[in-house]
Amino acid sequence: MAAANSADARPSESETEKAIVEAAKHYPRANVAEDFQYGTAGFRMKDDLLDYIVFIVGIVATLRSRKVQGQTIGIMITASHNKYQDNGVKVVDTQGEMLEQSFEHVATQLANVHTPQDLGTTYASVLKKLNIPATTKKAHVIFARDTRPSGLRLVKALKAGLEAAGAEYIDYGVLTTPQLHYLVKATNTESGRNPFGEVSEEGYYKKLAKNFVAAMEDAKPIGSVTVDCANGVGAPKLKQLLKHLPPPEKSGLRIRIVNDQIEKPEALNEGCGADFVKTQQTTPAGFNGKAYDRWASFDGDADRIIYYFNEEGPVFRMLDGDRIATLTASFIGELLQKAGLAEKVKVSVIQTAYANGASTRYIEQGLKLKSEFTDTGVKHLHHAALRADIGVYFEANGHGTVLFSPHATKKIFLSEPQSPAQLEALNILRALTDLINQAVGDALSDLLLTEVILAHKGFTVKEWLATYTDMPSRLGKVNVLDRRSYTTVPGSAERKLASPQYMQEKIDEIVAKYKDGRSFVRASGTEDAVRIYGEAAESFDVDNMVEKVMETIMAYSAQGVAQR
Ligand code: 16G
Ligand code: MG
Repeated sequence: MAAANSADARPSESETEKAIVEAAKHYPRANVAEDFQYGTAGFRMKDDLLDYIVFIVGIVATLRSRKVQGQTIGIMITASHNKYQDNGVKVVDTQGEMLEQSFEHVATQLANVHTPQDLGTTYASVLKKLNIPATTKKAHVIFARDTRPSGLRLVKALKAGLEAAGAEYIDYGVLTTPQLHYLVKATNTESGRNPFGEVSEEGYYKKLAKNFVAAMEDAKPIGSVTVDCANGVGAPKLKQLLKHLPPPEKSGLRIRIVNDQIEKPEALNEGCGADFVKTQQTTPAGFNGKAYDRWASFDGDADRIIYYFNEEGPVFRMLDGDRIATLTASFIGELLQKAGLAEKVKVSVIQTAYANGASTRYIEQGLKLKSEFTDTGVKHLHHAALRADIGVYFEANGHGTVLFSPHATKKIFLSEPQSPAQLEALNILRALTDLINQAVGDALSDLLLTEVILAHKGFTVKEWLATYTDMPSRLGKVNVLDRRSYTTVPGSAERKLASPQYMQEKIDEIVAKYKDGRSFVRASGTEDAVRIYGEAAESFDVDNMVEKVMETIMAYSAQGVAQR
């Protein structure tokens, strides 16, 4: 249930500054030497360090709302796939996208002051620099949290920050991350020409369910899908969604749920969930599937999904973000063709360097679609997808969605069908534009989308896998203290290092020795580590190659550390 506060008219700037200084006294900054940084996933760390940070994020979101004339800003408290002792906080911008970049700096700056007095002065200087209009409009913020036990405590700190900074807020309780994104976009478009959906959790389910039914018309779902919900918020929310869908007897599709124990906090992401399955390349706890049973896993806040199955053996087979992207792009491409729109509306697929090379070849040569690469992190893919007619974006790890441009949407909704087949294709496309959560990658919405496509194509998991053959690949990690010394060449989509000096040359030298070898190195944005990705024609080659690159990193970084 949503609960709103009732702030009165906004006090003067100096009163606000004073209120912030007073409130900050109750939320001292954790005494850690390292600077906090607002990164790809917002702020994320052990939950006992976070009270101050969450308090600050309340102030940042308030400033952001004021900067955009009182439009609603979202805050999500979650640490996604990380351990249950971690937590995190990130800000959602007006259209449900990630926080605007300049405000990431504001967040980092405010998170790194050390005393309440400093906070007051820094706040005042930020306020001036932001050139916030002297508007009488109040700031509006909505927020939610995942199932982590620390969430409730952190909400107290958040409210203190919001109240001190003078925002009006609504607490939406426990939600998935994409549901909060949905609500932000729905709130800000409610009275406009294109409302995104009803402004409620119920409205979210109704929108998905209605369009799922429409998209499934004339399709024949095959069997069942079992969803591992990582013992996180995805479990109760998927159960809610199921109540809005037609029963399996009617739809022909059974959705089974495992790993739904949210009352056991320590079970969250433990041996299960999308991150576990993807990184360990194995089935999750609770897996009892027979060969070729269709399985999917969500992560801890349900913004990622991957599919997989076992062949006899058992041999584990992954159907990750690349597979969902190629499946979706090919389906939308076919529909556009049938609807006679293929010449007018172009599909682009946006990937990161982690995408398997075989998926990119399939997109370009098999599907004859445009492919594009960006840096890691949802916001980069999202921005690239916004430039496409229809932008299908997925990270290999299962974050992703599809964006339909106004041009594409207009063509899809205003085209006059010339035949029953064209009408059918248009109807499916129309339903997809609303079944897909265009605010952000959403495991619940992506699950339904994938099921719709498999049903229409009549694909089993085996047939889905057979569309192309993955290159053998491997992901490695070296823990380093100096990850910031690893930078990539701008515009290279992180495929080339700019520093440390000569490191890229050394990597190129190693890679040249392996057939179809490819490897790149980048600093993690979420932990003190450097990640190494590699692929090659043979799996024994790829192991050897990635090991050699890792040794090179270790040799350099050991040196770097010893010199400190
Ligand atoms: C964050 C990003 C995710 C990215 C991951 C990379 C968002 C919402 N999340 O979780 O997209 O894949 O970081 O992690 O943008 P890394 O920098 O540690 O490799
Ligand atoms: Mg997540």
